[in-house]
Amino acid sequence: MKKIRILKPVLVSNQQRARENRGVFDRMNSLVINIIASPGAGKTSFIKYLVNVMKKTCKILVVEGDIKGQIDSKSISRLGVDVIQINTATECHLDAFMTAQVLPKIKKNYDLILVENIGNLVCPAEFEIGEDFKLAILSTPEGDDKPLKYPLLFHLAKVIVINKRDLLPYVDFRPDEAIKNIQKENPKAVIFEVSAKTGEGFEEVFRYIHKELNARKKKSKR
Ligand SMILES: Nc1nc2c(ncn2[C@@H]2O[C@H](COP(=O)(O)OP(=O)(O)OP(=O)(O)O)[C@@H](O)[C@H]2O)c(=O)[nH]1
Ligand SMILES: [Mg+2]
Repeated sequence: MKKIRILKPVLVSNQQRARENRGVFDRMNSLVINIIASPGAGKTSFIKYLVNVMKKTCKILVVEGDIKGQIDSKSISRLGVDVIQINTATECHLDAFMTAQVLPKIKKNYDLILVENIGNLVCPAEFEIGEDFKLAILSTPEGDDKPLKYPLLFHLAKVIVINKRDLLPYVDFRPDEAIKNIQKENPKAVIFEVSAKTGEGFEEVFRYIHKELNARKKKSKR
């Protein structure tokens, strides 16, 4: 019970800080996507696939969250985009205060800021960071029941990507069942099915993100 009383004010002040971050991102006119998934679901692979294609048409910053080390940020920066690392040490999620520490390091305006959250299906969903939307990744080896077992993330994510489609012949994952389970938690979710290994399904993801980028540009002109 005591834990609940502590958590509430933490979340309230986090939300306040997230609103302030949102204001800063709005002034920069950046679309910010908070990418959340379990460890190894393919967050970095998904980001790298996006970056490789989209860096030709838009300015991208990746904010890389990890408990320790810079393995992912090093491999992303080899693609020639800017990366800022956050190491959380003991925390299993990024929160708005950690994200605020990144803001002074952002020296130019980016069209798109991709944030790779800590690999975890639970805590990252609870903490807003000032994002435009959450993008959840569910990979086929994890099983099609995960949206029902970890509902908050799948409820809150505007976009849900089913990754590792190329592994479907080898795993017990029923795409129709997964989509049904996602829609039980979140009937409005925008769902993509991709493979970050083969590139299957990415055309639709690119189209969607371009649409979101254009919507953001129009919003800033008003
Ligand atoms: N077959 C297959 N493998 C994939 C796919 N996407 C990612 N992988 C592999 O899955 C492993 C984990 O991918 P990452 O992109 O590092 O996953 P992550 O979610 O960033 O992992 P953490 O940052 O450690 O939480 C790597 O060996 C990738 O090559 C895919 O679509 N198909
Ligand atoms: Mg990663």
